[in-house]
Amino acid sequence: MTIVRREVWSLENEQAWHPILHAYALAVQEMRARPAHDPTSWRYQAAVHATTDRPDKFRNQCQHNSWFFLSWHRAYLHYFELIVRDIVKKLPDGEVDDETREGWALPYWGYDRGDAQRVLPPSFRQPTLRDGVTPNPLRIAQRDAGINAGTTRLTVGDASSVAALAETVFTSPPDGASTAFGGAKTPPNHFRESQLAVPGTLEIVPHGQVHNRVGPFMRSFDTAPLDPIFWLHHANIDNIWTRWGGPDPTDTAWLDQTFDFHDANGTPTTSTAEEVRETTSLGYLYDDAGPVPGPLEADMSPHERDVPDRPAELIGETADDITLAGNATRAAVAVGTPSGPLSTAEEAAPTRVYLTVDDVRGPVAPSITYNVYLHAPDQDPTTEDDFFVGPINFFGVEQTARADTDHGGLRFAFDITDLYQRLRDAGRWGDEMTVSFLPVEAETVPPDQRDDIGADQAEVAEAATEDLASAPVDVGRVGVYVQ
Ligand SMILES: [Cu+2]
Repeated sequence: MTIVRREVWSLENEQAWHPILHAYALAVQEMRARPAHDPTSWRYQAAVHATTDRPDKFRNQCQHNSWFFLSWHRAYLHYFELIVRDIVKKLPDGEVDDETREGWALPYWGYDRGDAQRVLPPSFRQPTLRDGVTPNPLRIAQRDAGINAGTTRLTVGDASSVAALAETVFTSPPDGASTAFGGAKTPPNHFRESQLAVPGTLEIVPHGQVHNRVGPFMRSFDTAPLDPIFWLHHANIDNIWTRWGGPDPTDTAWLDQTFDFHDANGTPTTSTAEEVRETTSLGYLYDDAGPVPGPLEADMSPHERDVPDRPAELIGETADDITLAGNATRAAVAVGTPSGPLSTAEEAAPTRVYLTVDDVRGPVAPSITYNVYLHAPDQDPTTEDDFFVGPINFFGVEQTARADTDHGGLRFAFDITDLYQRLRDAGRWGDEMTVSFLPVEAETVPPDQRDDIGADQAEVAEAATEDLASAPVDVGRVGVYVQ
């Protein structure tokens, strides 16, 4: 039987406490009650992603900054879904109907589908279950206060899948610069074992942006899956992979990579990327929630240019560490001319140009993110979008800094070919460029669009969010590469 994963807001709009979400809440409650050593428990499932406590071949295994990001997380979600469905099947009559019992599927949070969908869904904000008494297992305090109250939401820039869907190749060489849909070609990569690995465009936005925006648990590798929305967020990332339509890797190194999990009975099981390549072989599909609108859509031209064979070459970089502490910050980038393969290539202009933000370190992830701009005129917000490079977020910054002290830190790469062309055409590309970072907070939901669900819940998170907002992080370098 093939089950159908449905968009969570379409469930919410059908009825409050839709049976699928009510059943999910009860299953989360059951998993939380299981002991941490039980592979089907809530705590064990989170440890599968990341933990410092007894890592083994099942625990502390999440794949990031790598072409295994999508395949590993697809398998992870699949086994989690089996565990939840097994619990749902055994829920008492009165709590669940037969249809939900047989066909329970993990919903996905389709935040890239419209303004309303960028709000955390009501079932994750309700203080109590539908009985009005039982505390709601889907609401946790470890989220940013506004997100948990429905008074703030993800920004368009957090939620958009347009840049990811515009990528034409799945993977890029581990050169620290070139971008792709699904991540750099690396060996299995948990944090930053592959020093020049960069996340795929999809892993940066919406993936990392949404992690950063939702709140403290979601911002850390060790705790993200303890937030019940984690699983719906990753189901949307998985859904975007199915919508991408580009060719997946055919390399045996990708297809044959094995991942270890447990099934609903707690029995060890092994999957390969090849086995998870089609969702139908795992027994699920996504509903057709229709086309994805987005104000960015019209502005994006697909990157249809080929990726040249020659390696990307670093031609520009900043001199010193840049500290981001909540304010707009600018730094000079000294740019030279290529001396490598491009200098002797027939065509004078690079086929692709990349900007990288490297070695981003900090003891804790700030709740704000930053948008990166190249050579934007000073303090002129009206033209900023013309110079937009991309967003950076801090999901996992604690763990990456901890993992390796020499080259710890997050690394981001953005394709800036179009921006480079525009700056050149305008006569503004030169040997002294400026990079700027502007802080971005969650978007305030207009009062007339609020539903007030959970808004009256005073929580400690509010004060904590304020403190964290501008927690300083250091950027080791900004680089400019041509290819
Ligand atoms: Cu994630």
